[in-house]
Amino acid sequence: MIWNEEAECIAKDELEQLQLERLQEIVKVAYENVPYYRKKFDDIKLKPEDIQTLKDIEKLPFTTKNDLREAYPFGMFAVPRKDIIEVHTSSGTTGKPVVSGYTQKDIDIWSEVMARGLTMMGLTDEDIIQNTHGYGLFTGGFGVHYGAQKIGATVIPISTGQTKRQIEILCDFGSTLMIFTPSYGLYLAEVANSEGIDPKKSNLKAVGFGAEMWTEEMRQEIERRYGVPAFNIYGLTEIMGPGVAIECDQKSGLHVFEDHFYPEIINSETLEPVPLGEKGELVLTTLTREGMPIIRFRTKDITALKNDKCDCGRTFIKMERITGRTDDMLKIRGVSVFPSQIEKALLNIDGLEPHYQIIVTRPHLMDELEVRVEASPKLFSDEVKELIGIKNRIESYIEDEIGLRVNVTLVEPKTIPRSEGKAVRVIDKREI
Ligand code: DLL
Repeated sequence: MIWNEEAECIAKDELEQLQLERLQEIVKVAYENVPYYRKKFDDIKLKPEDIQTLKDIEKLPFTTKNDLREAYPFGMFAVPRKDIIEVHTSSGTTGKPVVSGYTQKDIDIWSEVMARGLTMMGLTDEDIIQNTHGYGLFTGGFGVHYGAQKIGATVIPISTGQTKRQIEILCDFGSTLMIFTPSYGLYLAEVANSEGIDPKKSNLKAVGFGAEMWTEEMRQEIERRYGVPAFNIYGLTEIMGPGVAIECDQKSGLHVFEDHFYPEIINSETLEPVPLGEKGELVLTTLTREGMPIIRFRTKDITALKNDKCDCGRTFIKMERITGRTDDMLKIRGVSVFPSQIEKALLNIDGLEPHYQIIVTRPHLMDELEVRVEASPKLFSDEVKELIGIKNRIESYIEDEIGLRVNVTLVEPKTIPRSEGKAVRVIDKREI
């Protein structure tokens, strides 16, 4: 259990003072050590000393995913590469991924915030936690792992997949907490049921889920199937990974770990801040990150902040669950996918017309992605075996691009609806 009362129950004025000191420091470090930030500041004639109050954060330039991608691989590091002890990358992004680098201090902070969040779910050193998040470049596996180890729980680093094995281990090891993406959690429960196993009869006392969008109905379904409370975990590779904000037992929003991450909500059109409580795009600044300080990162995630007093005793501000994105990024089985990546793969193959649709469904509680693309009249008149060959080629191409196997359907020329305005490329039938 990690209950850091001094930090988590800090008085508002003390928190603001701490945030200001940390912001001033991080801005100075970024300016002095990261050429990208130096240039951006110089362009608008801003000096680190201009940050005198927290409100002055609004003078600072935004950072986008694209900026970070351009710095690929190590251009955003604020310390010599040798001080970076671990790297992760964002999944399936267009072009180069974003590299996130951590010093030992950053890993310690990551462990601390994740430990605080797992404590909210009731994890103690008596518990066994089954971590189904992927271990590797994805931040999910390691983030949860570090937090659970800091608490002293027994970690089962089983990673994603091997669904039947997951269920066997849940029963045999008596896992008391399980972490998954909401869609994988539902799928696991369904497979368990089909094996004649009822997850409600397991030793679980809670589950934690995150990494993709979900609805209250989905949470209720998870809670019904597992018979335990389900807690929301939010985070993103660029800022740290999971553990930026996590839900306490009140389940009325996620506490943002404000001593390490400074949240703002902006209107994504005007880029101006919106009043407290209103929805907009979440912007995050790392306040303590050493290896890769990030200033005003535009997450593209839509949420609202609320400063209500929480009965759990923590004073950190709460954010609502994410209800959408300002861009067209899809999360398919936890992997980020942009329609433009699929388009890029399609345009690389002869015999296809540039008309396609991406259809996302969740037939057996697992995300499925179908790409419908028009074959050229010439291709369409070819033999069936040619068509099958090209279908397989497109599927492999897309898999190389996004890292996921999708189902490609070649359709007759001129059958995909044409639009007069913005083409409707994505049809998401998952109801999330
Ligand atoms: O998904 C980090 C993570 C791992 C969070 C495990 C929670 C648990 P990325 O792959 O970089 O990092 O994807 C970040 O995923 O901008 C959101 O759009 C979405 N996302 C993450 N958590 C949630 C959540 C990890 N709880 C992107 N609810 C973010 C809704 C989420 N969307």
